[in-house]
Amino acid sequence: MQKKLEIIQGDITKATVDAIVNAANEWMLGGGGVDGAIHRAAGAKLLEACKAFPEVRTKVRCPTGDVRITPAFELAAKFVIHTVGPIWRGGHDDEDRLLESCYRRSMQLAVWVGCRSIAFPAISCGAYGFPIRRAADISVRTIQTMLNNGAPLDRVVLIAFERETFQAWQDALSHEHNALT
Ligand code: AR6
Repeated sequence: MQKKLEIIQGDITKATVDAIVNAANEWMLGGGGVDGAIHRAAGAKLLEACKAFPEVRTKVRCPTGDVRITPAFELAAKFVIHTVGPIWRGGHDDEDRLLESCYRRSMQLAVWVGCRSIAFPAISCGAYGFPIRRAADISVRTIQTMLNNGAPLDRVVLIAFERETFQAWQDALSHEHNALT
């Protein structure tokens, strides 16, 4: 089970997996960070596909903690799963639960459309300010729980853009492993 979860350092737009996850915003019209990189690499059709989702409230196509899926167009992946992480507000605004929901629903949606592999960035850990070590623990625990419960995925890849993120995920994975042995 442990082998299915990989941690690597790199650029998620280059990932050769069935689905990559985008750390989007609720409006889903692109932005900076990994969102900007994914839109640039996937090409203009990605924005058109995002615009096709109806607004569930003013300027909200995807509520925080939820997911939407589009083709990946010019990327090597087949799909982009767009999720919206919580903005860090000190930890008293349901941020942990919402971040967990992003990872869980992204995996569920990937499985639903037949993906066998998925890659995640560190959702909420850039512009949205979520503390990286806390986010790393939540993401590793959520993914491992789903894999342990039989989610039919061959590979889940956590892609760290920075060294600090890579280290936080490595540490979270070894804590999780130690807790189970
Ligand atoms: N590959 C992998 N990870 C990356 C890449 C990349 N190419 N580029 C950046 N990261 P952020 P958020 C890392 O800010 O905090 C956007 O403007 C980055 O170093 O992209 O969820 C959206 O439109 C960090 O560790 O996402 C929203 O408005 C992580 O990805 C808002 O930012 C997430 O950083 C979302 O903020």
